[in-house]
Amino acid sequence: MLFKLLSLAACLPFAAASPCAKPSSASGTPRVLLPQGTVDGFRDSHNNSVFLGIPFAQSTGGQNRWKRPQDLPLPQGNKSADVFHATSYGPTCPQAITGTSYSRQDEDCLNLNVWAPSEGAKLPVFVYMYGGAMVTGSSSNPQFQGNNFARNGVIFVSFNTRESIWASPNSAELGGDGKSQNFSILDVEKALDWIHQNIVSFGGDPDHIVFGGHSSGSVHVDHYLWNHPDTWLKGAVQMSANAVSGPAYAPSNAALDVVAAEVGCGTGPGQLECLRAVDALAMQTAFFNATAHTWFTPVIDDVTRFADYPARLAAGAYASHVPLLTGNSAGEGTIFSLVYAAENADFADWIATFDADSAHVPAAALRAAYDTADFATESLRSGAQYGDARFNCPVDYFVDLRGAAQATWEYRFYGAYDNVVGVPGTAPTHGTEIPFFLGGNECFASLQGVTAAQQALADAIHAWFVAWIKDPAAGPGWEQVKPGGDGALVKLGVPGDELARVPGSASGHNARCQAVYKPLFPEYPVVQNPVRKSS
Ligand SMILES: *[C@@H]1O[C@H](CO)[C@@H](O)[C@H](O)[C@H]1NC(C)=O
Ligand SMILES: *[C@@H]1O[C@H](CO)[C@@H](O)[C@H](O)[C@H]1NC(C)=O
Ligand SMILES: *[C@@H]1O[C@H](CO)[C@@H](O)[C@H](O)[C@H]1NC(C)=O
Ligand SMILES: CC(=O)N[C@H]1CO[C@H](CO)[C@@H](O)[C@@H]1O
Repeated sequence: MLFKLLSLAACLPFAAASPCAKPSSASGTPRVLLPQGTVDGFRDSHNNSVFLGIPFAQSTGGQNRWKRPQDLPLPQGNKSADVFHATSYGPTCPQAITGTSYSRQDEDCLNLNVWAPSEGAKLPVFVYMYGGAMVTGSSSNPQFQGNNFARNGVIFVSFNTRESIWASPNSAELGGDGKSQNFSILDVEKALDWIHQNIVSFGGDPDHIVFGGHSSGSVHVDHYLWNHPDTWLKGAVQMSANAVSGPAYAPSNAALDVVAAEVGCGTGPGQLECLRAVDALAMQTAFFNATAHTWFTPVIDDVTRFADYPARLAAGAYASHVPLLTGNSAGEGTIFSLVYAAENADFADWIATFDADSAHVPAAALRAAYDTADFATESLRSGAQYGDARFNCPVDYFVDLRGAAQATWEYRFYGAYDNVVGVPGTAPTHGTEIPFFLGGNECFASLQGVTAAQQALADAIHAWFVAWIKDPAAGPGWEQVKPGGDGALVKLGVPGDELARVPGSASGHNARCQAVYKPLFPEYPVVQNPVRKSS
C-alpha cells in the first residue's frame, strides 16, 4: 500500500505467510540460462514456471550503501555450472516494519520474481511495483503474485527497491553536478533494464513490456515515463498515484542529522562514512521506527524527480506515446484517517503537518473545502483531505494535463471488501483493488473470509486487464479520458452491479480536485522541515 500503511501494518491481521504454491511433482525443474548464471525455479499448481529472488544488482550494503545500483559480476568459466536456486523470495530491503509476512530484511535486496507460462516465446510481460510511501514494501507481499497472469499467457515480474533512509538519504555529501541521490528511482531503472535484457530467456518479448504499480509504486512508474520520454515500454498502469502525489520531502540533511545523532554519528563531512558502518537494523531505533523513517523520500534533483511538469510536457520530455491505464479506489483516504489518527484529530493542525504535505494549498481553502458538517469525525475529514491531495487529485490533474496527448483510460473501484486491507469499515479504500486486478486466487490466499463473489469480481477485472496488457493501444473496452474534468471512466465492483463495467464520469467525484487542487499543483511540492513540527 502506500503512504504509510506502515505503522498501521503492525496491527493489521495479516495472516501467516502463504507465499507460493509449491512446485508440482510433475516434469522437470524450470531452468533459464542468463549471463549471470543458471537459474532454477519451480512449478506452481498450474505448471507455470516460477523463479523467486533472482538478484538483478549487487548488495546495497557496505560500501555500496548510498551508491547507485551496481551490476552483478559475471561468472568466469562455465556459466551453466553456477546454479542459482530461485525457489524462495529474496530478502526485503531494510525498512521500519514488523508484523508482515514479508521476507527477512537485508541490504542484499535488489532481487526480482518471475511467473511465466511453462512454454511459449515472445509473450507479453507485466512488471508490477508495490507501494509503501517509498519507505516500506516488498515484492514478497503475498497479495502480489503472478500465477493468474502466467495462466493467461502473460509473464509477471515483481521486484524490490531500496526504501526510506537507504534509498533517499537527502545528504549534502551526495548529489549535485547532475547526479542523483534518489537511489530507489535508480533501482527501478536497473530492474527494468535487467528485465528488458533478460526476459527473452523466460519466454518474454522485450518489446512488449507493460509497467504498472500502485501508490508509491505508481509514482515510480510515472517517474520512469518522465525520465524516459523515448521509452520502449508498451503500456503503463498508474493505480492511485503519480509524480505529483509526493511523498513530501525535507530540507537537505534535516532528517539525516537526527538519525545520525541517534546512532552516534556526527554532522558534516564524514557523516556518511560513519553511517555506512552502522548495521541496517541498528539504524532502526524506536524513534526511527515510529517517526523518522517517513522523512526519507526522493528529493527534487531535476535528474530523476522534477517539479515543473507542465513545462516538461510542453517540451516533449514525457513518454506520451505509452498507452496508460489509471484510476483510484472510491474511498482512498478512509484508511488514512486511522493511519494518521495521532496527528489528524484536529483538521487545522493536520493540514500543517509534514505527512499531510499540503503546504501548496492555503489552509483557509482547505478548511472551506472540507466542511466539518460533512464528516462524522475530524479524523475522517483529515483522511478525505489526504485521499484527495495524494491520490484522487493527482490522477485527475494529470488526466487533464496529459489526456489530450496520451491514450488514457480511467477506472474507479467500488468493491466494498474490508478483508483486503483488513480494517473494518474502510473499503473501498487505498489498495483494495490490487488483488482484484492481479486476479485473486493465490493473491487472496493470505486474506480471511474471501467469498465466491470476491473471486468472481477478480476474474472479471483480471480478464479485461490481461487482454489490455496484451494490446494496450487497443484500449480496455471503454471510452478514453478527456481533459476538462468531465471525461469518461468506468466504475468497477459497484455493489449491486458488481461484475459490470458501469460507465461514469470524472465529474462524479472530482469537484474538489478541480476547484481547490488543480490550480495549485504547479506550486507542488513545498519543502517542509518535519523535525521542527514533531519535536
Ligand atoms: C558446464 O556445466 C554443466 C553443468 O554442470 C555441464 O553439464 C557442462 O558439461 C559443462 N560444460 C563444459 C564445457 O564444461
Ligand atoms: C524497529 O523495527 C525493526 C523492524 O523493522 C525491528 O527489528 C527493531 O527491533 C525495531 N526497533 C526498536 C527499537 O523497536
Ligand atoms: C509442465 O510443463 C513442462 C514444460 O513445458 C512439460 O514438459 C510438462 O509436461 C508439463 N507438465 C504437466 C503436468 O503438464
Ligand atoms: C549519477 C546518476 O546516478 N545519474 C543518473 C540519475 O538518473 C538519471 C535518469 O533516471 C540517469 O540517466 C543518470 O545516469
